Amino acid sequence: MLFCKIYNRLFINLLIFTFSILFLISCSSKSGTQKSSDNKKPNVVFIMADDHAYQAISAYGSPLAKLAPTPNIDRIAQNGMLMNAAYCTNSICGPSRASILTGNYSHVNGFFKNEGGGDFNSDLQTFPKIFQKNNYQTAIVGKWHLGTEPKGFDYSKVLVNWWGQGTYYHPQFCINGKDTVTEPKRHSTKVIEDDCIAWLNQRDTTKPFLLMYQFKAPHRDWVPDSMYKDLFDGVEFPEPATFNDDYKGRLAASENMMEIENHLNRRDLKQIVPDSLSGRDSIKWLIHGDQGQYWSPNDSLAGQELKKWKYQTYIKNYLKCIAGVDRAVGRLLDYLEENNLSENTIVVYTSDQGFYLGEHGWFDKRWMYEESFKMPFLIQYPKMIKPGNLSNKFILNVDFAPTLLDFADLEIPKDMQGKSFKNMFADSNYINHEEIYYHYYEYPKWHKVQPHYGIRTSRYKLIHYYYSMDEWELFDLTSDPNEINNIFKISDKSLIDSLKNKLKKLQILYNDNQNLDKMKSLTDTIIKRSYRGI
Ligand code: SGN
Ligand code: CA
Repeated sequence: MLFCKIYNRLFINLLIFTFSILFLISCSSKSGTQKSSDNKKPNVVFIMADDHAYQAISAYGSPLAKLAPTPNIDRIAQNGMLMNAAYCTNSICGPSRASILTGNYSHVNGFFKNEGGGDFNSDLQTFPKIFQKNNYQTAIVGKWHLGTEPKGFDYSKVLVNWWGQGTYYHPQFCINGKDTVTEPKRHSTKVIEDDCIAWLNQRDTTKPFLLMYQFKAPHRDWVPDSMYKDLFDGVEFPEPATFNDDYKGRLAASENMMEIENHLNRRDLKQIVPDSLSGRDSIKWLIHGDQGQYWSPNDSLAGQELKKWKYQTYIKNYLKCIAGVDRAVGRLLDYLEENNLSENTIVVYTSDQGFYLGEHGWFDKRWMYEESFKMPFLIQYPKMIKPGNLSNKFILNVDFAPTLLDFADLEIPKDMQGKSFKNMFADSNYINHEEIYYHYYEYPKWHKVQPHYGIRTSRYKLIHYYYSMDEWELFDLTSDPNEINNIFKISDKSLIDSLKNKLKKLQILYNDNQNLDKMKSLTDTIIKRSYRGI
């Protein structure tokens, strides 16, 4: 009996001991997993469209986007933050991309222009190179448009035809700087989408990754996937408030060649070449309109009605291109969720610059006016960014590189001019820039936009057009958010002096305090771009 009691006690003690040990083991293995996942480097998916205006993203709340919502791109803001004051430093494709990669302004990385701007110096330090050196798997798929072969990527598949712009159908891609392939069937957005998912599927899952997922869409000449042929049938998109801008008091703007009414060509608006024309003649027929030549699709359409028709045709094709991008973004987000990657992956959605969707009567970009200066920027990273956030604080495209390096806990090189905005996610009062500096160089091709530099503060914007004119513009963005009334000539001298002073300080800070002749020579220097299409 006594033996039994002792035996029972021993048995119970043994059980308690065994369970305690098992409990401790399970706790320690749990905290072990926790620790290792805390220490795990984040993955980065950097999604960039080409010429995607923030006005065409429903999360930004514009009237257009209500009729053409972007539910998947919006998901990124719902899961993280919508940055409502992201700006580029030179509103044009290659230069903005070069600034994003290097974290430096155009005058520092040497890539000022697309047209006659030569190739990007591939020896420069870029953030993908730093990720790659630090054990990240790196890939870029889609639009590159910098001439030279992409460096810093384990895998690259970039568009090379149409002078590096790529085409929507039959796009040509160069793979790893070697093989050039032509896609026979799929729309470029679909090819890029499928390729990114394929790359994610074959990656080494023991390593973190950086994927640059870069669409051609919705760049000119706005050819949507045929699956969206009927989207927006019967829809009439509202014209923006400045659709009939007369450019009064803004000499540079009055000389532009990017008006919906006067500079969209037949190809842009999907006119069918007459059977009697072929070869060069058909191309000539299609680009008719570029230089301001008058054309109409039929004899009865003229004047304001013609302008309205051009706008509806343009905007519908543009937004159909975006429908494809939105679908591709949704597939990527689903992939991350299904593969348990969302929590530890930073997803960014942006565009190389903004774009005009009829504001000031325009298409295209380049100006320091809001629609082309401001970029969409949405970011999710559940580990560090609370869902459903909004920021109205300035960030610049040169800040993207240092911020992503900062998130990955990699050292930010001292010679990057951009500043990490990681602190903004923890502290909503954190200010990365009190005011921001801009400089654009390409002239006259395309669209005849005078080279200019300027400063934007939270209230004012001061711009100097210096190339073949000496004109200043000043806008009070509080009373004139559409930038119609140039108040430079009627403003107090003290206001102008204080803004010019701040502008000079930024030029000194960024080492762009050169004389105007030197600036003009950058516009005049023509260097050919290499081209690898077949
Ligand atoms: C092409 C377009 C222009 C556009 C530039 C730059 N013309 O040349 O309208 O401004 O690209 O765009 S097109 O008839 O060839 O489409 S960028 O995005 O590369 O900067
Ligand atoms: Ca672009």
